[in-house]
Amino acid sequence: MSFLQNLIIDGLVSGIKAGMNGVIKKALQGYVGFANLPNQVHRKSVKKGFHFTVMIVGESGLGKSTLVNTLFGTTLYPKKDNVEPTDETPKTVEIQSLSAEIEENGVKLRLTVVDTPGFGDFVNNEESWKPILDNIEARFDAYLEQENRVNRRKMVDNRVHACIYFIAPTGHSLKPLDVEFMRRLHTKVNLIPVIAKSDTLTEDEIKQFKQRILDDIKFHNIQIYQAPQYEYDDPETIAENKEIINKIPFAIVGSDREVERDDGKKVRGRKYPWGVIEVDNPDHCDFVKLRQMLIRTHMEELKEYTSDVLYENYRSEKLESMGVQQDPTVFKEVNPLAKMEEERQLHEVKLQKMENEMKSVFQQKVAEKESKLKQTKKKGFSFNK
Ligand SMILES: Nc1nc2c(ncn2[C@@H]2O[C@H](COP(=O)(O)OP(=O)(O)O)[C@@H](O)[C@H]2O)c(=O)[nH]1
Ligand SMILES: [Mg+2]
Repeated sequence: MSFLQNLIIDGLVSGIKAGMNGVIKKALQGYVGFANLPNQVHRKSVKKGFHFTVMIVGESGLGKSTLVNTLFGTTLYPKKDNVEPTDETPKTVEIQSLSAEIEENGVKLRLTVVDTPGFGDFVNNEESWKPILDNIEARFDAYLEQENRVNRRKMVDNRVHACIYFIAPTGHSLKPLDVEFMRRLHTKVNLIPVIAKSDTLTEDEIKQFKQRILDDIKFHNIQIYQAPQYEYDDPETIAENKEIINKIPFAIVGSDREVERDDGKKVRGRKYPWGVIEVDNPDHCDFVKLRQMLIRTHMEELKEYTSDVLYENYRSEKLESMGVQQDPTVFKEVNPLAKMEEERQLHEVKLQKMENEMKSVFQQKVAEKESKLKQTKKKGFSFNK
């Protein structure tokens, strides 16, 4: 190819690139494939702002309210001593919903925490799970109702994306109340069991207790939240995920107060005659891992599983019970991985099409230029670069 032809081609290519608003340029130069999809999902959420709803359940005094404050570094709840004691003891489980907007590095997170004071507080706790189940289902219903509206553009997702269940630090095994709650709720919500006040147990006791809890959960066929592993993730992410998953049930210590360590440094933690337990030190408890899972590594997955599996199942059961026959080709259960793969393939087809179009435009332009060149030569003009 002559120097002149090269020049023309160069000019054409940059012209086409510029004309395409950089879209093609990016697509052709960078690898756009499966590995990028989770990031793209994430980016969408960053733009819209995150909205995440966590429910916390467990007997009174296990540190639920304290954990919420610890988790989000803000005092969502007024301190206990500021609250006027009332004579009225609630006769049922209360459901309290609190919201806060947290901003970190320009990313907004609207966090809603649903507390359930009163759970397990009664002489007869047989139906303690019922108001909680009702609340979760009412949120599904509210979503379903929005889906059926004509204008679906402003959907509000108030579904519960994760349920942190507090297990008392007895060191024995699950109580009947725990088993009953988890059995009733595991098909409706992502269950994340945690060991409350784990600073009251020794390291060995925690290890054994965790194993017993997991054995119990297995024995009762309870499905706790299973974080998916993407084999295309980078090794670091896979290792980090594994480490988090291996800590479940997380051994939690909560504190909304700062205490002074021996070296004078102030840390969030609890002080004992024998030392300080630091909330934010992963060697002291699993609080950091729980927070990482909820806010950093698994928020999207928890939301997706809630929407694609838990909610979908609820919806189809509900419609069926109402006598609505579903067309399985339309309402098939969505497998998030299959969905992503499908999206990826569609994306590749689109890219291929754009590339082909570009090629043909390019070839056409080259042919035009070549024929013009020939004509110019024929006419005997000389070409000064
Ligand atoms: N030892 C210990 N005490 C805690 C922990 N978290 C909370 N507490 C204390 O337990 C009491 C009850 O806590 P609270 O958060 O009100 O429990 P809730 O009833 O489940 O909301 C308070 O005195 C807290 O200071 C913890 O991780 N370890
Ligand atoms: Mg409380």
